Amino acid sequence: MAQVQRPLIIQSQVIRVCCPRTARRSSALFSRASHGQRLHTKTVTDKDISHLASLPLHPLTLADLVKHGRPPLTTQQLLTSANFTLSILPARLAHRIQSLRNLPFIVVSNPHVSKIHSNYMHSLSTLLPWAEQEIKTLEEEVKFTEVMADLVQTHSNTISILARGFLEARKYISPKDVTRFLDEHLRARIGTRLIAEQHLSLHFSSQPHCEVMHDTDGDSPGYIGVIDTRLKPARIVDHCANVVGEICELKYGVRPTIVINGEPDYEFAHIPVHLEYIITELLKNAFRATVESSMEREPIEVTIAPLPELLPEEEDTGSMNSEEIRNKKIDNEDQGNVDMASQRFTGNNSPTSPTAELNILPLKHSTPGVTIRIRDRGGGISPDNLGHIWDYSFTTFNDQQASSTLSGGSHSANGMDALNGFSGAGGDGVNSLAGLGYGLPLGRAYAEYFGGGIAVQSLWGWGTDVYLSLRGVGRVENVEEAKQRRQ
Ligand code: ADP
Ligand code: K
Ligand code: MG
Repeated sequence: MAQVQRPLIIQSQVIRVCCPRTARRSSALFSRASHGQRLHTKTVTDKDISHLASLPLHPLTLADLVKHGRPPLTTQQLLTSANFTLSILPARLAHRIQSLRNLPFIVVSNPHVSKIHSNYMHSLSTLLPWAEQEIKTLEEEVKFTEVMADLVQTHSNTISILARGFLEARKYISPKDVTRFLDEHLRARIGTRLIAEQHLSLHFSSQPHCEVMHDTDGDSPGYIGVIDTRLKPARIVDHCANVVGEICELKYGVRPTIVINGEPDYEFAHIPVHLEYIITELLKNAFRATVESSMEREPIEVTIAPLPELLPEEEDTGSMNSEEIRNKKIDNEDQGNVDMASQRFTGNNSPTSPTAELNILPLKHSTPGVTIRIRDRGGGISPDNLGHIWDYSFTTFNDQQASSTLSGGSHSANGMDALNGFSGAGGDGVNSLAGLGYGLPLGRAYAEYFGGGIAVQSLWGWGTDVYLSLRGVGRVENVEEAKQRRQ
């Protein structure tokens, strides 16, 4: 029987590894790293922080993540990946530290917020010994990978800790200011984690005895690190609907049904854990609304709608010209390509881009992305609440009244109850359907990171349509397709 590929679950993070042997090695690495053992550190001075924070930041693209090649990597490719990772991270961490220090003093003094500050200081202190050097040998690469494992581990609970901190400090900072800070901070965190996780994943999948990753059913030929180049959104929806359905049944004793239509066979290259997070949050909202308005008899409809192919002359840059797009990217380089949150996407995969070398088709030869519409009959969102749904901590959920229809929103007055159940990749507790008010804003941050977006259309008194748009890195061409295209 074929070996099932098991993701190694580190807290909320899933690092896909390709064989049990590698999983054992990587978990040993994580447990060593989690105790900060054997890591050299260097004291971080204010001068280090201001110097690093003045360096230009690198805008991360999906192409950056695949440019080192397909696992298993050669030694040279692995070293290049490590050096690329090293070239990017210290400046990003320094920016986060500065941004935390810019919060009102009374907020930074909160023990939870200051814990996050000290986590960043710790991670920077483990990177500084590497800062002036190049990683030249495999031995160094292994040590550097331990630093990456420590980084991922140290920051795995950031969101719940920050949520707790801001909840306690809510008297001293307005919801809008919290949202502004968290939006920047959590978007930057998405990129930083991705860079570290990508190197970790490439490292593990390049170990001896490790074939190129594949699923047991053989129809998903490959991961490139954390990217699944044949990701089927319908599969993720199906999986997440089961998980959310379980929670719903536990909580309310019923679960709405779900239908998936459109093009369920559609596949593209994206990051499964990001999609899982977003879709879980959107389904939680739809399930909760449906059950609370007793509309379980009406199925929640999920439509997978690939975006039409863009011919070169049709390439749609929305209302922006390329110069504006470039400038916008530079403005937002620490937060992913947030300018691309439109329904139509713009391509930056020129045929000479690194993705071309990997047989990942540039956008003009492939489907650029997908829109997933989640339609529920849960009564919609009241006009009073609609203006607040993107605020971190805005929720209409109240644990005490969970089974009755809720009215009126609040900025998480019930937050502590919700926090007790909180442990997800960054939204509401894995065991609860709602409560922290992080689902929509954080889901949107993930979607926007690589040029997607989320739009909510509420029909008050009827239901809600949520449009999740995602842009892929391009579809991976198989050998036959490549031959045909060249003819
Ligand atoms: P939470 O689910 O923890 O409350 P979210 O950010 O996911 O936080 O959502 C914020 C609020 O938006 C919800 O509390 C709810 O009032 C409203 N909302 C989101 N999605 C829907 C939906 N599909 N139907 C009705 N209300 C919704
Ligand atoms: K919210
Ligand atoms: Mg929610």
